[in-house]
Amino acid sequence: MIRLAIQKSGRLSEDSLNLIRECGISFLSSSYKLKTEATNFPLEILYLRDDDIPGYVQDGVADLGIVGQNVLVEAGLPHLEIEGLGFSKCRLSLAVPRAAAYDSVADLQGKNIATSYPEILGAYLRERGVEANLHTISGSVEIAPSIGLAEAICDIVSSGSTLLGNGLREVETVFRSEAVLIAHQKMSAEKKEILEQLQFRMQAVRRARR
Ligand code: PRT
Ligand code: ZN
Repeated sequence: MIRLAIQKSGRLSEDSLNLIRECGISFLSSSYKLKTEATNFPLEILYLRDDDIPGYVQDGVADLGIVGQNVLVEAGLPHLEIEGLGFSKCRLSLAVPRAAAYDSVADLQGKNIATSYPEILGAYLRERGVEANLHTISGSVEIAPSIGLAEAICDIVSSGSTLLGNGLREVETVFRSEAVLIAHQKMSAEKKEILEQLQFRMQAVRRARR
C-alpha cells in the first residue's frame, strides 16, 4: 500500500482527483474525510493543505504527493520532485502599481516588496544583486501597494486579472510552476514497484489527453 497526499480543497484538488480516477483507480470520496483507500489499487489518499504536503513527503508520513512547484521550492524541498503533471500552470511574478516607473529589476533596490514567497523571491533578487525589504504576508498580497505596505509585490499569476483589478502591472516573471508528483526518497522495493505502476498509468493518461 502506498500513501499519496493531495490538496484537500483548492485549485489542485479537482485535477489531482481526476488524474487518479483517469488512471483507473476507484475510491469513495467525501468532502469531510481526511483519508480514503482505493478499492482496486494499493493506494491510500490523504487530504491535506497544500503547504503541508512537501514536509509530509520529506518525512515519509506520505510516500507521494501532488503539489505546486512553487510550494515545493519555497519549502526548500525541490529534490522531492519526480515528474511534472502539466496542470495548475501559473507563474510567480513581480508587479508594481500601473503608474509607477519601472525599467528593470534594479529599480527594486531598497524597495519594500510584499510576498508569500520570500525564499524564491530572495534567491531571485540575490542572483541579480538587488537588495530589497521583503514583507512576508500569507494572503491578499495584491492589496499591499494600495494600503502603503509595499511599493511592489510578488505573487502567483495565471490570467492576470487579479493584478489588473488591483491597479498593478506585471513586470518580471520570477518562477514558472505546474503541479508535480513528489516522492519520499527512501521507499521500500514494494512501494517503488507500486509507484512505477502509478507513473506508467499517469503517463498513459497524459499521452491520451494530448
Ligand atoms: O488551503 P490550501 O493551503 O491547501 O490552498 P492555498 O489557498 O494555499 O492554494 P490554492 O488552492 O489557491 O492554490 C494551490 C496551487 O495552485 C498554488 O500553489 C499554485 O501552484 C496553483 N495555482 C494556479 C494558483 C493559481 N493558478 C492562481 N491563480 N494559485 C493561486 N492563484 C491565485 C493567486 O494567488 C492570485 O491571488 O489566483 C490569483 C491570481 O489569478 P489570476 O487568474 O487573476 O491571475
Ligand atoms: Zn496553501
